[in-house]
Amino acid sequence: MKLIVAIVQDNDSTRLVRALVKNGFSATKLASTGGFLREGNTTLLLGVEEDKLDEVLKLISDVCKPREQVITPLTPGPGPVDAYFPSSVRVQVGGATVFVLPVEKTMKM
Ligand code: 2BA
Repeated sequence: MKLIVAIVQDNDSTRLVRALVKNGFSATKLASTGGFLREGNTTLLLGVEEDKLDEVLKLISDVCKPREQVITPLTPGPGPVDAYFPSSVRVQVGGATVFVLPVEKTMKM
């Protein structure tokens, strides 16, 4: 068995969970926050048999689409040390960041 940890955009999470459940997979949905943008995203935990791994990865890539986001971090400007000005930066977020981990044992008690 493998544990898939998939970090997806909130926009995609409902459709993805629906598609997973419809195809017979169990998923746990956690509310999470990206360290860079500090915005909400969704982390899914999925325990899957190895022969189903590719099917789940395909579902994730079919549903989760990359999007561009414009962020406005405060950048230090010239002048006094505490003078900052906003400057827009475009970042591409997602489709999904996926980690696949081996599972030593699984128990339900
Ligand atoms: P965030 O950390 O909020 O990152 C959102 C997007 O900002 C990233 O999209 C990436 O395009 C950009 N980004 C992140 N760190 C950056 C940096 N130091 N400099 C410039 N741009 C940066 P994704 O790569 O698609 O990541 C989406 C979310 O997936 C991340 O949200 C984070 O929550 C998670 N994630 C990504 N890589 C991870 C990793 N190696 N470990 C744990 N979580 C990760």
